[in-house]
Amino acid sequence: MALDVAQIRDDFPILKRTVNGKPLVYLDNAATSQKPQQVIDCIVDYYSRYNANIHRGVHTLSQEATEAYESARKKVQAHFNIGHSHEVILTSGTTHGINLVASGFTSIMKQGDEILVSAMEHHSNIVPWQMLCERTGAQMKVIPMLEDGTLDMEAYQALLSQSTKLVFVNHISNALGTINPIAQMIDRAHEYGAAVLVDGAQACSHIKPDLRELDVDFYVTSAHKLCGPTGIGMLYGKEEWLKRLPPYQGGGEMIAEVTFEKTTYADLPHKFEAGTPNIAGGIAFGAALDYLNGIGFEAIAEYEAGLLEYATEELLKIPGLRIYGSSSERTSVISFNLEDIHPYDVGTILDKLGIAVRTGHHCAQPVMDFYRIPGTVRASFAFYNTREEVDKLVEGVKKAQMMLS
Ligand code: C6P
Repeated sequence: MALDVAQIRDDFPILKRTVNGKPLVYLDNAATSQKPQQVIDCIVDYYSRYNANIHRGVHTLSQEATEAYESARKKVQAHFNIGHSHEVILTSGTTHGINLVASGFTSIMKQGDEILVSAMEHHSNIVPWQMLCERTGAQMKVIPMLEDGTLDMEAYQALLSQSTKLVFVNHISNALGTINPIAQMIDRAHEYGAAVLVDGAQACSHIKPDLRELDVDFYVTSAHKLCGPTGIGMLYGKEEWLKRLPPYQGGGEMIAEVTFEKTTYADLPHKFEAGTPNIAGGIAFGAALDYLNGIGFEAIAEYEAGLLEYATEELLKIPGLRIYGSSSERTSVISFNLEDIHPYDVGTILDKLGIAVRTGHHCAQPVMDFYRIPGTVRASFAFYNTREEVDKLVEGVKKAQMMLS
């Protein structure tokens, strides 16, 4: 089914604005997506009609807010095909989810245990595990990547052993757009009894993962990448893992009973949800999923694939332009450089033309080190971008090249 992009764009008020006197061309969707009016309205509605704390009050407002928040959790559960709603932990985002799991593994890991990290991870999926290794004496090994921006699956197989306790990998690389073969990676890790955490921060705006089918142990994502607000996301964990991990933070709502002698903890998911959560954010996360499902992920994927192909073809016509990452399994991200020109300078000129891209290492420094570059210009697409916007990007890059060479 073809997307009616003109109608979709009408849902996004920000796409009507100008930047530096030019119509905004927003191609920084991998950093965060824009928000449709439906999600904005949902936040306004919560604060204007039923703002109250949840799980705490007998009064009507609190009950309405609790119902809306818990109904959002159920939407997340249904969207990702998760067995139980208590396996959905609402976090502040991907970074929070990974830190929660890494912290929980402190009591499980021991000297001599190994954890495998892919070479193309975001810092969020590296640093918390390094901290875990420092705390426990476990050792981190890197699954190398190949020149085309794919993971070296033979090396992965060779790294797996009985000592491997955990594997963590992103579903889609934020720096290259590579879609990693996570189903295969999960199966192989499970043969060795290792658990797998998949970082879905970049994936969930483009594809709809079926977590039950994947049989993944942990999956994390951020709502702000999928048309929802910032400060909210989800951690999926298999029930047996979530029961085994200790609470991450102590505080209100995560307890069963507190005395000065001993505290007992609440059942899942509340054991991992200390303190007043981002209530409006949680409810709007649900609204964002409704919005995206209303459009349909198959239609989104098909449209975005066409946009990526067109943008790749057109950009590669520019002499001296190099794109990093050429996997056939790629989506919505083009990371590139112009010969001898610093990405920051290209980004600055594009901004003058109203075109928003990200420049730099994209919080994935090891990927930049692999290609021996300081960073790239990254154009990242969403289903509300158009071919005309791709044309503007290409013209802008040509202009930057002319001005900077
Ligand atoms: N990447 C980017 O411009 P948070 O900040 O917790 O919502 O997401 C962190 C994160 C983790 N993993 C991947 C693969 C990511 O892409 C991100 C966020 C943004 O690429 C902002 S740094």
